[in-house]
Amino acid sequence: MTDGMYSHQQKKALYVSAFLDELVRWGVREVVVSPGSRSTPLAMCAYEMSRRYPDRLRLYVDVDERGASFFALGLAKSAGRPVALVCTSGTAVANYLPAVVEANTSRVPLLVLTGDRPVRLQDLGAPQTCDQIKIFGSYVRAFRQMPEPGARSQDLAFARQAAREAILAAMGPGGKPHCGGADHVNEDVLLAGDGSEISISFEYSQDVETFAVASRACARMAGPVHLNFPFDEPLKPDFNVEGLFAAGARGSRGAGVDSSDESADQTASLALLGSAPVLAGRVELPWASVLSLEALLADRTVLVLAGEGTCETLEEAYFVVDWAAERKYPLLADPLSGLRSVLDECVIDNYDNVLRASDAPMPEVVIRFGRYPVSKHASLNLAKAAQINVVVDVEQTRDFNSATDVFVACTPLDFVNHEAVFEPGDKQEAFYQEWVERNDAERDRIGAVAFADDADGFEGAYVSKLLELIPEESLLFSANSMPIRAVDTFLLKSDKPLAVLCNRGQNGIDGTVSTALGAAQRFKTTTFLTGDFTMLHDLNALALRRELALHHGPAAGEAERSIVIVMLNNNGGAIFDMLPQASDEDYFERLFLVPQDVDFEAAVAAFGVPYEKVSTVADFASAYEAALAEPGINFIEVTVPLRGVRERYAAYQG
Ligand SMILES: Cc1ncc(C[n+]2csc(CCOP(=O)(O)OP(=O)(O)O)c2C)c(N)n1
Ligand SMILES: [Mg+2]
Repeated sequence: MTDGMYSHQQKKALYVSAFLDELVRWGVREVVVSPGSRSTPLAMCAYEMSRRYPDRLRLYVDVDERGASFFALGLAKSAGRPVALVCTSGTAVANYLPAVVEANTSRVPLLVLTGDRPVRLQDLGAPQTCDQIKIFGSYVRAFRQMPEPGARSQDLAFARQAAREAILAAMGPGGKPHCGGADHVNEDVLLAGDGSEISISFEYSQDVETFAVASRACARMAGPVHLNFPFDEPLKPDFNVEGLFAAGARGSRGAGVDSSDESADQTASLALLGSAPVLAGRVELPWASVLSLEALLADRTVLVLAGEGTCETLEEAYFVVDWAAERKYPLLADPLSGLRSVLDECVIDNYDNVLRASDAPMPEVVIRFGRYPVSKHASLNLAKAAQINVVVDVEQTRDFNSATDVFVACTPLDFVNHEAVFEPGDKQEAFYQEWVERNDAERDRIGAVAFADDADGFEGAYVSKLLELIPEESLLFSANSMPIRAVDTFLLKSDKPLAVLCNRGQNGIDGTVSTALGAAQRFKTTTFLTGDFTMLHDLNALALRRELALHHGPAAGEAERSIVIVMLNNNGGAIFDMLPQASDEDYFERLFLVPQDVDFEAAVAAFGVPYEKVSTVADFASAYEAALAEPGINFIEVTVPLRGVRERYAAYQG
């Protein structure tokens, strides 16, 4: 078939709509668009798709590309599903870099789709034109320079194949491109060519309602992918053409594809697989390796260090806890591991304190799941003390302490699913009991914050109160710096399911408000805990208030999400007071604390966001409870001191 019968604008419509349709068929549900001209075909096709098929694609608009990319990161992080981004050419693209870097490190699938000028306008001083080819360097898992749109069958087939390749690269090896949670998994057994049985599981659900306890994709090797689309003028696609969103689909009879009975059969058989034709299997460890690993662990004291990326859902968290409980392994649970939502004796939530004691019980073997935990001190001490460090991860050790002895190449969930029989010996029992007792003693110390006389002047007391009041099955998005450390100290294990997320890949204070708002779209209620610098850095994200109300609000016929921003305002970067550069000399305030004296009440009012200011824990409790019941974004400013963080925390640390 030739495409001579189509105008340039129709070609754009067919080609880009085929590409987007394929992204959706393979699991994309959201696109975040920033306004711009060169990306018009992408933006308008995405809009048209979301208008015609609102159940298939939801479109968000954010004028700030930096914020937009972090917003998409938040959406993708909480769903484990790739989210598409669309922006125009030039510095718009460069504004995606921070979120791309974060997505790469924290393994979040993003599809970056950028508009560009055609080759004939490159390097010739054309406006808003820079070299966008591989602009994200090694921070993306794949880059593809797309050809200019065509509507021949091979063009449309290619557009769709490029979409599939992008999804596969974004989900990484072992990725489940359309996965949501483990609630709709079909187990099946296939016969391999040699007659042996292969067990596979595939998910056919497109929804992600299974309650997420942790970042969804980071146990796997998900990450960002960049596709650059050169478009010549006229840019506006012409939707008055047959086959929009259908042309070129495998098995379809839409424009651009030769029809045959075979393709109809294929459509029927693909339907058996569910809505997205991707199968992903568990990794089965070779039996001999399992046995030799068990031999290594036997007669040695073992503990497990569980960081971000240990599990994705509450169900997975229970699997991991059952496994550790059976083996009497102390399970040191980072706040981002998802495991603090399981109330089991083996979950060790106060390990940072336990490890501060000079006679802390040190293991002979440390098994690490996911990233090293928030506590640097705990990570380093354990890595140094252990005779054997075992790292369980699909692809990387992420061992900045350079202490890996054994690497097990699978997800933590696959690891705990291997079926070796194991009985803990007396030595392990005693080691475990000691950890449990010490952890309980530390819980009493930390719990004392609720009764402290000086609580109103201690940021930790507000965080502790917040954690007591936060509703179950809600999201806590924590900013970096002191907020995540406060969460690490004061989030005690309980049977209250809570999703705890943080941009921990780069520990950045940028784009955090946007990420939290993106992640919040999956939850009825979200609490965003932040410092003042972090808030200021991404203040314009509050402009999303209007956009979000379009999706979840009276206009959408849905209850609006409740998002409470709790800002601990110490008027500076308090974390630096914990670090060796802290000093009473002038340079310290000038270079590190840097008070900004922002009137947040006025700033927040500019965006129409309701605001409360509190300076006692009791007032905070009532303001927070009231805000949780309000739809939309609500803002609570908590006034806390800047200097003396270390001293204030000392009472709660061993
Ligand atoms: C993009 C970026 N710039 C700079 C930093 C370095 N940094 C780490 S924490 C911090 C201060 C954060 O202040 P705030 O959000 O008020 O939290 P606080 O330490 O006061 O609790 C800075 C500047 C960073 N992590 N990311
Ligand atoms: Mg601060």
